[in-house]
Amino acid sequence: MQNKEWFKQAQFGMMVHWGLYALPAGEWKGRRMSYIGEWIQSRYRINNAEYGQLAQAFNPIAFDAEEWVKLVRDSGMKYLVVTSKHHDGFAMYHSKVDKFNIVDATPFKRDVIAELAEACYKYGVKLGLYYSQELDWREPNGGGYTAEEDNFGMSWTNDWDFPDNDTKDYSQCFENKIKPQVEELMRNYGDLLLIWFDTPFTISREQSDELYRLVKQYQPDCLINSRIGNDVGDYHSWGDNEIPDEYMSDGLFETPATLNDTWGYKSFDQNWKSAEEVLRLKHHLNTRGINYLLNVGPDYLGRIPGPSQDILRKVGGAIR
Ligand code: JFZ
Repeated sequence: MQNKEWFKQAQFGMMVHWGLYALPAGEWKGRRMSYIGEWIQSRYRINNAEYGQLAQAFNPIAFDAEEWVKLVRDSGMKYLVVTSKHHDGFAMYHSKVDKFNIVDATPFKRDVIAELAEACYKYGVKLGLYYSQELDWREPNGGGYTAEEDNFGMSWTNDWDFPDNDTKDYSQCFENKIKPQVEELMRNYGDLLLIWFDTPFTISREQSDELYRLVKQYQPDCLINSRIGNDVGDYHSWGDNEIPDEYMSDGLFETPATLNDTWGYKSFDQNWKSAEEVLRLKHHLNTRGINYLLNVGPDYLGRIPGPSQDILRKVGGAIR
């Protein structure tokens, strides 16, 4: 079966936001952020030298790819989408393009994307990778500098290390980091169900098209979400936590959603949805032709929070 048909009937997937931001867990120098945890670097305008030190402390010895994938299955989910690189620019896989990655920059030295790809294959779960193609706070020419939308007062682009937005040129970042890293993801982790791009602002139509072709060159069947930008892509990602009332007949759709109020782990966010609420949302979306991509945020040791596991197992028990 082609990924398109498979995706249409999949209905339920797990999203994982995991990266260096799991260490501060929403808290920086005695301040607690109210916004989503993976945005902590922008929220507190933490410079790259200081943020980068988190890598030296990242040693998630409780990480077990098979445990995560078994939870996907126990929850009645069919696919897994995990952050291979979020806006902070840190690769959760072994990249030859940039040393700022989990193998070269941490004491952990394990390629967690490779381990998850193996576990997914073993348990019959399909794998997708989130990759931030536009925002990259590590890069002097990372995108987002043309964005006009307010973002709870936070900057989209890294204007704390690199304040001169007028001289930024996203094409430098696109050519030297984004394209070669996406190529690595397409070549090194087996067959992917999808690649999940995000927050397009500065990326041009030509660049979205080029990225689309790059993915398909290596993996013709890999689906691409609409957040690649400029109306390119194979399926529509609704807004975060968006629950539309329309009934979708043609096309492929997905809503990414949180289980509490953050994507990346925050120790003090305990505002969990109940299993009943998750089942209600799932039913609402699925009956309208929309897949439900429900997020967990593992902690700094690689553990999926207990409350998330409890809710998801309850959900899984109810839909089988
Ligand atoms: C984005 C990311 O910034 C966030 O960290 C998370 O990965 C989520 C799934 O996707 O969130 C967004 C996306 C779009 C907007 C704001 C936040 N927007 O258009 O205002």
